[in-house]
Amino acid sequence: MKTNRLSESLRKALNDQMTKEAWQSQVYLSYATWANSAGFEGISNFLFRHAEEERNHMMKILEYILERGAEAKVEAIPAPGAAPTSVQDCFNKVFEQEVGNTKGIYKIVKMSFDEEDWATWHFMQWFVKEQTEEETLALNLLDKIKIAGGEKAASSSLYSLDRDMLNTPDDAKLAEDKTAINP
Ligand code: OFO
Repeated sequence: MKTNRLSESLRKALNDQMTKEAWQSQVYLSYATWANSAGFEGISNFLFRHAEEERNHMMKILEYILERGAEAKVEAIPAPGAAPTSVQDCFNKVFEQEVGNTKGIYKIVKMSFDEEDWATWHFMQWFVKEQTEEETLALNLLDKIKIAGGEKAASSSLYSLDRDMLNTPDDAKLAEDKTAINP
């Protein structure tokens, strides 16, 4: 009996996304390393935590492919790109990376919809919400960096920002979880 419940196109798309999540983890790791070397302990801590989140995303997809009886392949991960040149540049890159990742997630959602693979469609909804959270978090951080002075931020502002980042939660609160008394 054929036990595989994924089409070849969806299996490949999920496998590629799994590799992309692993790559994202490496990119966060490289940014965290840059931040740590530049003396930003809080930013580095935030980015190290995020590297772990991306690794968890990779694992979720790997587990899903296996759960559906399909073949998962662990592929080589491309090297992360150039290190950031500033805090502003670091979070610009983080935001762009997350938007790029959202596109990959949406592609799989659309494919599963078109193929009427409702199990995969349902599985991917977790990632849709996660990407909204991650984009929101990156946008909120970009706002904070802008207030701190962006590329021209004074050392004292960067110092405060870095200290805040140590306790910045890993996920942003989304609109659906907000209320009038707890916006
Ligand atoms: Fe930051 O994204 Fe994974 O999915």
